[in-house]
Amino acid sequence: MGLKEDLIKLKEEAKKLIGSVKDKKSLDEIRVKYLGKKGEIKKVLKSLSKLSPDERREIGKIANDIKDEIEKLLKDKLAILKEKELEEELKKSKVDIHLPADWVELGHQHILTKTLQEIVDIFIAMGFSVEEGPEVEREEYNFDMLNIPKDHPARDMQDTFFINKEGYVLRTHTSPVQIRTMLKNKPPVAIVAPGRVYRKDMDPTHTPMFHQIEGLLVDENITYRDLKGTLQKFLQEVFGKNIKIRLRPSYFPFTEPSFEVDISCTICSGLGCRVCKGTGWLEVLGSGMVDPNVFEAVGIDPEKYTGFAFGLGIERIAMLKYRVPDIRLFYYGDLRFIKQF
Ligand code: 2NM
Repeated sequence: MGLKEDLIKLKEEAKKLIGSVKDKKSLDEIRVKYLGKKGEIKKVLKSLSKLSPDERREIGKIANDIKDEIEKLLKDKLAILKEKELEEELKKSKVDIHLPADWVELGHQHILTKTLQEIVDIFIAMGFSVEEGPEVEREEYNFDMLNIPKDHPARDMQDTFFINKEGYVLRTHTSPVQIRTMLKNKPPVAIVAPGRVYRKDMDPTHTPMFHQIEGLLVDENITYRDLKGTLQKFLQEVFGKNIKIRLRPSYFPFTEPSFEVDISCTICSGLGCRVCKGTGWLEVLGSGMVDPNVFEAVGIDPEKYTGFAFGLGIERIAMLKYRVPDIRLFYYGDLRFIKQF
């Protein structure tokens, strides 16, 4: 018989053995017998030297193919044996894997998370990007560079959480994120900065920690009309197409001019009711054109660029939109409250 026939016989033999083997150890013995250093295939390859170059090439190829086939058979069988082993192991184990698992109560997305996500999505659709920053913030970024003077009442111990690291505070708004962004990127800038902020306050509409989102848009030729159009579009997305908006003059150190933005009352559509205290309007956010002093502080030329900024409290928006009567309900962790939304 020729080498070719020998090889095919070897393969058939190996196949039969692998098929009938019952454990990993015997399987490994088969591997050694056929593919090992002194194995059957090696023996055939050694005898190749006696052949002509043509025959050597032909038989060599067949030998290699058969080696590959046997390797594959071994590998597949090993996987089957391992699976069987695991099954045996599980059968012996005291844990009954067929028992139903312990009941785990499902969680629920918090209404503040949902409100924030909705707001962020609206601004992303308008082309803004999202920036975040640290909650322990440099006093300089939280106050000084925002044109808030050293003697401003907001900087008082009564209002701000100072920490025992000189020059740092718990941020009282997310405006320092805008400062950081303007230091890092030159205009055009279009960002929103969501996150936690901290103020020493506690009553039915104020908690010492709450959530804010602020926005900033800076470019050449940005005017008050851009501010009003952007905020109108945004508020109609949140509260419905039918609401009206109104801007009232206000004051912030970091904007000039500054405006409070109201929406027509969502309860009485402007007729006057308890919620809007008879005015027909609800205050929802603060805004303004960025003060030139802020641009100077971050190295943006106020002669070339203008911009608008705004800030709003997520809790306040959620309270108005979902008629939540007390801000503290957001933080009790009571699932009867959380699962309503
Ligand atoms: C507000 C109201 C008005 C504001 C301003 C800036 C910055 F960094 F550009 F100067 N950031 N956020 C801003 C303006 C915030 O919140 C009620």
